[in-house]
Amino acid sequence: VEAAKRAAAYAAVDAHVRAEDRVIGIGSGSTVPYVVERIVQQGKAVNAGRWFVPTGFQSKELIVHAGLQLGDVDCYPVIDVTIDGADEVDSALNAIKGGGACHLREKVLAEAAKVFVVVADYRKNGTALGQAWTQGVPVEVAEFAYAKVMRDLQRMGGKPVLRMGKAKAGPVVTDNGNFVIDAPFSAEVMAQPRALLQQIKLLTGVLEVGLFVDVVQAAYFGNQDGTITTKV
Ligand code: DER
Repeated sequence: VEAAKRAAAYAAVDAHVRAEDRVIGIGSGSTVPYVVERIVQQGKAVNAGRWFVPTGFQSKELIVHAGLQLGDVDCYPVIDVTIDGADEVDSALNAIKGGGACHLREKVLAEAAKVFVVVADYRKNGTALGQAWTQGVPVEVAEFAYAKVMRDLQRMGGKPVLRMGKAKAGPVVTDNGNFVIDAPFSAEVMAQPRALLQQIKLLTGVLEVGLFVDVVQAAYFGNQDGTITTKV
């Protein structure tokens, strides 16, 4: 799987990170380290003139440890290209993101970018959302509102679960200080990601929803045989 992630990341960087691109958004998860690895390989000279905007703490550490220049989204609100991972991508380039609980800042940088590309291994390459990624739609919610939003999601037919820490007692807390609820829905509901996104986003207390609709411009998947599948 790691080789597939690396192949997808390299293909995406080679195709979308041009010498003239100066502000680059770096996403979160276990695939984006290979994105940074490939960008570093483009050389110190070209990278000396670039700024790298992170989608969270992990992404910031990745940028800093790679010796790349950290830029913040306040100074660089217009991003040339953002490359990020994904939990699942359907045939229409809709994506579930938020497996790493970073989807609020990820969506900010995705929408701020002229080009937004996702990279993943073959497990994420789907036809309809919710088939490969069965944990549900990640929903970032204010702590104060989480119980109310859980009930709202149940009334919508979801089966919401508050995301609990593994090496931490209590719920996962995002880089923004909020909770995450994972809400699986029926295949029928997941087949309409735009409608579901709009309905969840309007619930009071919801900060962001891990459904990326009409924002992914290209997706690169590394396959088990070493080939790449691209969706545009
Ligand atoms: O949270 C996210 O959307 C991340 O991009 C992440 O879930 C991607 O997963 P990966 O670790 O398989 O790259």
